[in-house]
Amino acid sequence: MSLSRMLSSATLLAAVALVSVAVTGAADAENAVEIQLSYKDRKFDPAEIGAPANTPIAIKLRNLDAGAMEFESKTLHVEKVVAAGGDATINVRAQKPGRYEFFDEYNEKTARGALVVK
Ligand SMILES: [Cu+2]
Repeated sequence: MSLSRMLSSATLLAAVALVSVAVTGAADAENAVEIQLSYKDRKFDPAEIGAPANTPIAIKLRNLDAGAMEFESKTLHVEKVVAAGGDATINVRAQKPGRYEFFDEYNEKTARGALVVK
């Protein structure tokens, strides 16, 4: 196979791989368990949320404060800025049982919480 042909099949393979990741992501989001979470006075309410193991999770976050916040979790590998008064969905992959801490990166001292997966 010529180099240019090899390159174009590699590009095609990469494109196919990207499409299948996107499709899997969408299917996961549809089967996700939804958890409501509020952010108020620079704190999460409730501070602890729960979800079943091995199930994709959609955290429906509502920021009731007058400033933006940034939901972040190192163990869940998510990070999302939510505007003042705004809503966001944080999609989390299926997780093994455990405690996964999260925080607001703009107010790390007060705004801490955990997702407990059982
Ligand atoms: Cu961040």
